[in-house]
Amino acid sequence: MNATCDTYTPDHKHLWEHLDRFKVEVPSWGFTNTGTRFGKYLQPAAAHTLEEKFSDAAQVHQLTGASPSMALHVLWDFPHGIKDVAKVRELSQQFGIRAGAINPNMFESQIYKYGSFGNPDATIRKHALDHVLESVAIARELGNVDLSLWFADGSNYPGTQNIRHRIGWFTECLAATHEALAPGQRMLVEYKPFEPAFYHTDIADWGMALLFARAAGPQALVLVDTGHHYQSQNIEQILAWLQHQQMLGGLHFNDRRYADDDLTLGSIDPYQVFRIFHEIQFYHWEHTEAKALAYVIDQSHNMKNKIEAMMQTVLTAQELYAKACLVDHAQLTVLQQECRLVEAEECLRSAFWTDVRPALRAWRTARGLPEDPLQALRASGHIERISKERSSKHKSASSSYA
Ligand code: PSV
Ligand code: MN
Repeated sequence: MNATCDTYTPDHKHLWEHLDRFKVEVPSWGFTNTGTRFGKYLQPAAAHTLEEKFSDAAQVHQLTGASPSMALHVLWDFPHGIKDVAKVRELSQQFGIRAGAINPNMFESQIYKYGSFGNPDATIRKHALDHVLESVAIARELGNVDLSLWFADGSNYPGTQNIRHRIGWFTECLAATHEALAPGQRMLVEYKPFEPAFYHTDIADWGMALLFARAAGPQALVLVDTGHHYQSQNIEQILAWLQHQQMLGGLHFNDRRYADDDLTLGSIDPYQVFRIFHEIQFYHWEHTEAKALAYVIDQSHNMKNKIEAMMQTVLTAQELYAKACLVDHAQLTVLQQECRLVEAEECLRSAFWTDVRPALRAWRTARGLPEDPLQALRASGHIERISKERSSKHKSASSSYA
């Protein structure tokens, strides 16, 4: 068989079907003023209220057609807990943006200084569990959306915590969380090697997340945040393993140069993002029964305008995903099987190097979207408008805007 992959013609129709399906969730925390450990540079257009966050998410979705939902963080978006569900529902309807993954917050309260689910104090573990259970209830009220769990738990100095006891406490609390899920509702367990803890983190890598998720129950899956890895780690191999184990639930997208930098997806290493999409697409081509993954952006920009950066991320994700859709899986399978190394690699590379932008522009036009959403955002004057409105509306919070 003469299997080569060097004759790519971007097949619009094939790509369009993929693009129609491709959706990526934006994070509510990506539209607010956030900062580094050293300070915040405030933006006059930043969202201060939940309504403004929904409005910003709607702006991104209106122009890209690819981000119909917004992930929510309980402490920041549900200050009154489950009582705020009605308001979220209303805003969701008003702006045409679905409420997405619900993220409990076990890292901001003073009581979590020594951990939440891993805290040696049973009262604090119970407090954390109650908050997570309320988050499950919120997620159920909003249509059994995903519960997305990330823990800052860990320790800074050797010998200061019993790592094995903490494994046991985590196991118990995660199982209790799983018990509260509605049938079919997913619970995603995220890992991170370090930060804020610098000696040990209770869920530091995909292996720990996998074991915790397995022990919790069948609806628990692993969430891979692309920024939560050591330098040069092979993320697509981790995805391959998790998919092989049917334990991959979703991804948090961002890019990194040094640590958890939360840079724009694909700004540092677009080939890696392409490989990630390829690994997922390849698996789904072989396993047509596999469930869709949760794609969520986890970025909070300080230097770039937040709406622009979010839109740039959605567009980058679409582009790199579209490139991955061009890989000829049938041919690649043959080339791999026959160990035709250069041809196999070229098969991948030629998809990566194909310019999919004309196909994306055509798809957008056909779907009634602006050909160039970033340009359309700028031309609309939307950011200038909300900058004025919001800085006068939130005067005290924005007094240092200049
Ligand atoms: C932690 O670094 C993280 O990646 C988790 O997903 C949090 O929920 C999110 O960022 C926002 O703090
Ligand atoms: Mn994350």
